[in-house]
Amino acid sequence: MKKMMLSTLLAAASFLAAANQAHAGATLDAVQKKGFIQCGISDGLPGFSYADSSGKFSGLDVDLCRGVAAAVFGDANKVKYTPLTAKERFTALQSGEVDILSRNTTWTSSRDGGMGMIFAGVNYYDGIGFLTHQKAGLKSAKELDGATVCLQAGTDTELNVADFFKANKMQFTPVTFDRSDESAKALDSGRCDTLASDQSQLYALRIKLGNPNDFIVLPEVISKEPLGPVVRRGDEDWLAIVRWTLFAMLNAEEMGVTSANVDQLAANPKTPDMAHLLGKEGNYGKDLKLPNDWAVKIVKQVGNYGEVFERNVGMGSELKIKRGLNALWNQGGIQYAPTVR
Ligand SMILES: N[C@@H](CCC(=O)N[C@@H](CS)C(=O)NCC(=O)O)C(=O)O
Repeated sequence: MKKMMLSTLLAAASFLAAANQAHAGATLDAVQKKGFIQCGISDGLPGFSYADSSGKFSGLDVDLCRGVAAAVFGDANKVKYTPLTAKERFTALQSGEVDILSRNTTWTSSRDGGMGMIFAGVNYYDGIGFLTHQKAGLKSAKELDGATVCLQAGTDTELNVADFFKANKMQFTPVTFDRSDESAKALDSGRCDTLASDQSQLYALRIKLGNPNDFIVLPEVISKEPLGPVVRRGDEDWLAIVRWTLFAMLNAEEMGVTSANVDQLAANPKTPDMAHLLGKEGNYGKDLKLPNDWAVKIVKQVGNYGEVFERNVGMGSELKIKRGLNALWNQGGIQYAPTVR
């Protein structure tokens, strides 16, 4: 108990210290001085941030940090990673241990408001779903009354699942774990009737189970989980850089600018908008405290949003997730970015 109080006090003290230091430009200055970005990611989530056998990280959340490094340094590799559990993630950002938290984190009012941090955008629109044993023969999440539900501690999944059961006048017993691998094992062994998590992850976890075909994902999506990068409050310059990195990837997709054709299009842009994005016209990089070819570097080294999506979670990946809500606004989805101008 005493130990817990001490660690809470220490976390609060470092949060206040970091909040005092935060002023516009402080993070960019510090990042430029040290020569890399410290990026807080999940400690193992296929498609979002995952280390291969050589320890190299890849994923949608990893690529967001790589994009910021490409914009700031012209080199997407200037990133160091801090793997974080759901419980550890906010303290790591508040205390200044990481410069960006890019860890499948849901944008909510309490996280955006009173915690000394602010969301820079949405790099994946998700929602909570349930994975259950096929043999239980369930057709709907509304049949889960009395179920034992495996969940991850320190997530808003805990709260949203409780709300869903309450709203449907059903009872449940939560069993929480620090890591999703542990929840998956508990489901596999029959300790839980169902596992609740962001839907993108259910498909990834299912692959890891003893016999994936013994499990099904129920049809309901019970919450809105807009996932995105988070930065400390009080440093609007850094917020703008992270936010516009994502916007540049989205705009590039919308304009058909890819890692393969970006050099050619930067030399001969097809429209005024493309000339602004790729730095051929105007000084829009300077407004963001970035070099004028910032977006060219992002797209060349990391890809446009569509390329990043397909490679990590889409058809080019093991997860094979459809674009759905994450398609661009003019392709039936809700991904939309303001214009560079
Ligand atoms: N989006 C939710 C959930 C985030 C979360 O941590 N989800 C778990 C379950 S999918 C996870 O990422 N686990 C990865 C791990 O165990 O490292 C939130 O922001 O609270």
